[in-house]
Amino acid sequence: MNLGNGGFVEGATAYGVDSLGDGRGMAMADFDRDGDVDMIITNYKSKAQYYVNKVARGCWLQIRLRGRQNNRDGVGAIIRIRSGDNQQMRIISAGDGYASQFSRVAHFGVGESEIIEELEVSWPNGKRQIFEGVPANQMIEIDENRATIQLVGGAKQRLALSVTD
Ligand SMILES: [Ca+2]
Repeated sequence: MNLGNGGFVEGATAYGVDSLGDGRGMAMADFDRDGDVDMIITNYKSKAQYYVNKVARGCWLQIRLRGRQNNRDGVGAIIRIRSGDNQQMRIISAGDGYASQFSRVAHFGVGESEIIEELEVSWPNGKRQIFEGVPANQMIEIDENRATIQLVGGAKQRLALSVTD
């Protein structure tokens, strides 16, 4: 469990995710689309285990990339967000672990921040997009060729944007 001060403490037992299974693959994603990250573990000689996150609190933002000149899923892109003193980064990757693949949707837990002050996408080819004032608690799609953010399952959202190549 992340203490938010650079430290971590063991919390598997407290959160009910300690298992004696012979785990092989593990993937994390928001499988039930409720804004928090869930987990699936596959085991060698027993059934897979699906852990639904029931303890997450606070605001969040999920970002799906859509590459055009870059690869379709934005693998290799770096997403940075800033909200007050909180800065976070995710790298979109493929092949996260043995016998598993995490979602390519970048998930950010942002605590009490209902607005992400700045969101920057650095694409593998060097192109950069910067969005300001992005509301939290939604899944958005950022298209490499568009100056708008698309709400997944919703309407387009016009936000301040700058693009550099
Ligand atoms: Ca979830």
